Amino acid sequence: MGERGSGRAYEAWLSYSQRGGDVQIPNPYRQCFEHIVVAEETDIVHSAVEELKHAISGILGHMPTVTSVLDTPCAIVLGTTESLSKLGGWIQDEEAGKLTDEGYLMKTVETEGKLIIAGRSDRGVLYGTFHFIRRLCMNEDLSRLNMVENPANELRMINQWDNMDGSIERGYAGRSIFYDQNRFTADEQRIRDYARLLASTSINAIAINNVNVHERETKLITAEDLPDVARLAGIFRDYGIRLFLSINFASPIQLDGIDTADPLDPRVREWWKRRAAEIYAHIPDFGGFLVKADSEHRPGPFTYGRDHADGANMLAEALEPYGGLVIWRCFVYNCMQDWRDRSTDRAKAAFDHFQPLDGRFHSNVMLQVKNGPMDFQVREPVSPLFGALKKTNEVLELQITQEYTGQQRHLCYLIPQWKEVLAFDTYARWKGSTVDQIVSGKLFGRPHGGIAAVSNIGNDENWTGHLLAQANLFGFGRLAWDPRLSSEQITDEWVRMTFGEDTETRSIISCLLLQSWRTYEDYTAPLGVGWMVNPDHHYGPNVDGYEYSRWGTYHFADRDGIGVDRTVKTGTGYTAQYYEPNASMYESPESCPDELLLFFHHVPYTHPLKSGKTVIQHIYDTHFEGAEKAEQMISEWTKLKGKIDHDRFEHVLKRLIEQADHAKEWRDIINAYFYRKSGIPDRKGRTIYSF
Ligand code: GCV
Repeated sequence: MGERGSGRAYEAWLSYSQRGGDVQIPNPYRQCFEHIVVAEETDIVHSAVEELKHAISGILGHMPTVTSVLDTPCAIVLGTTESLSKLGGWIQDEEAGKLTDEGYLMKTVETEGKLIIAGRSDRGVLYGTFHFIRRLCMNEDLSRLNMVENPANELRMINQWDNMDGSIERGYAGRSIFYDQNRFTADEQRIRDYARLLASTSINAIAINNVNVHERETKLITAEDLPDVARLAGIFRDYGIRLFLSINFASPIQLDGIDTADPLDPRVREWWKRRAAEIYAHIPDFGGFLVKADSEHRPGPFTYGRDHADGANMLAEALEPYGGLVIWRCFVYNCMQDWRDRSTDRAKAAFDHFQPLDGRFHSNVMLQVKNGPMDFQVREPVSPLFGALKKTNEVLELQITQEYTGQQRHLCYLIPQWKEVLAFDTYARWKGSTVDQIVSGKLFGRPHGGIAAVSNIGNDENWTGHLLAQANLFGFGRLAWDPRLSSEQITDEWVRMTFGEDTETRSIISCLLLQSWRTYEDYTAPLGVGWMVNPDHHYGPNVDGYEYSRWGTYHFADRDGIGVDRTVKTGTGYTAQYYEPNASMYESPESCPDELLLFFHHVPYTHPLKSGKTVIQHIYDTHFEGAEKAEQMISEWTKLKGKIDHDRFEHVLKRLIEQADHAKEWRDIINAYFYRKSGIPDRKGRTIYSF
């Protein structure tokens, strides 16, 4: 496992050596930690064994021996179900039959003093080992281990938005760990450590470059770069992670001077087949392509009068002989559209483009859909594309990097938001047609399914800029494995793995995390209206900030009211993209949930919410309360002084102070704007600053 960063922040939730004092392993099971028995060793099993050794030596202070002698008394035994049932007779067919490809089981064989970790595949062994370590760190009872776990999602993927010059699009934690100055970085250990962190939460796929593929990254699929790409693929392979590349749809033109990238042109189709052959010659288990096309100035099939099924299927055909996937993004909209023209609505774009194509995509194409119809706002409805595609594989796309949620300078723990998305009932088939059932492929019996998310890491020592933002990365992986885990369970795991067992520390950090999304929402854009951030970099308040032109706003606020009318009756008609009863629920301001009211309706400032408050009073109240809560986070954190190490304490404190200051700025700018627009004073007579 080589040298690793030694700081606690770097070790993240795998900092075993800090846990020595607070992990208790009662006898007789303590003896099992003297020996690890390995039934058969593959590279991935090797990673599992190394991890277990590292954890045991960190926690218990001794290095276990590793042996292949199966009848070693008192030991932890690792292996696939096949080898363990054949060799040791410890696994019955019935038990093994419960596992899917990446699943694992754990059991205690009391009579022999053995703790068994068995996977259906070596990846299962790795996930089982990480889970075992997690249980160890959480002081769970090992005497009656008896569990079977299978992943809910086949694809559990991370998307890096890294550019080869070393920058990261929407990255808030330093520079790329993969690239610098248009070359691959030399620091393989850092990449290995990242692979390990990802695998510990069960991530099994990664796209290593930005979906906006510029000139330099276009070459990643050529002989010039493939040896380096293959090197990275090898590192990730050891941790069960398949490597993908984002590709430029216009590659045949840019790389080989072909005069077209038309997906139906035989020369172009042949070109992609040759590329695929070359890629697989370097990387036999290459995952496939991630594609952003016809969006935000990226090239795509529209240029040639073709649709997205034509584009995706061409690539799918090239990858199909090798088992590769095409992950095609549905974030397709006309960013130059004039928002004053109410007949167009960006929220409708993904559905309008892709729903009519349902059934036309090859079986190795997956459509990747952002959680909401817009763009990772603090609050959006769930995209109506979930459930609208019944004959197409879907992948849910989340954003771990906090582009619109405080950019890792603010604490905003996103697991509660993602839980709401996954639990949303689309009614696509029947009551209970939740997003998690759709993206796993279960609801419509699709061959592929999964969840992907945009990474929040960079080369900062602590990976994520804000130390507590590590929890979002950890939580994403855990949810992708099992969307039924509660926010509280995931939080508890992360906090204990990262900060140990002290009760007060656990309770304070958990509360801070669990309240932070709502707090961030309170002092930023109200009631689902979205944005109100500075254009371009997207940090800080700018109520009228509009991305692509001088004349739009996202909120349509005037002196009488605010919000976007997306109803069928008088607005853009977006509500019709949902199944009943959701369509009717959103169509009427009376039944529309308060938190999304301004996403769906333009209402007067005096409109009464279900809470009994008017819209304008809600805006004032939440902004005052949100800023206050941000302030209180500082005093809560301060209680931990002396309980956690100085560096991590001071780092978080500094970020929370910045957040509280910035929350006041948000409060004042938003409140002043709406006071001036509406002319309605705060009922509680608080000072609203004017600018
Ligand atoms: C990678 C938003 C972001 C862009 C991002 C895009 C996308 O528009 O601001 O930085 O580009 O989403 O998801 O493709």
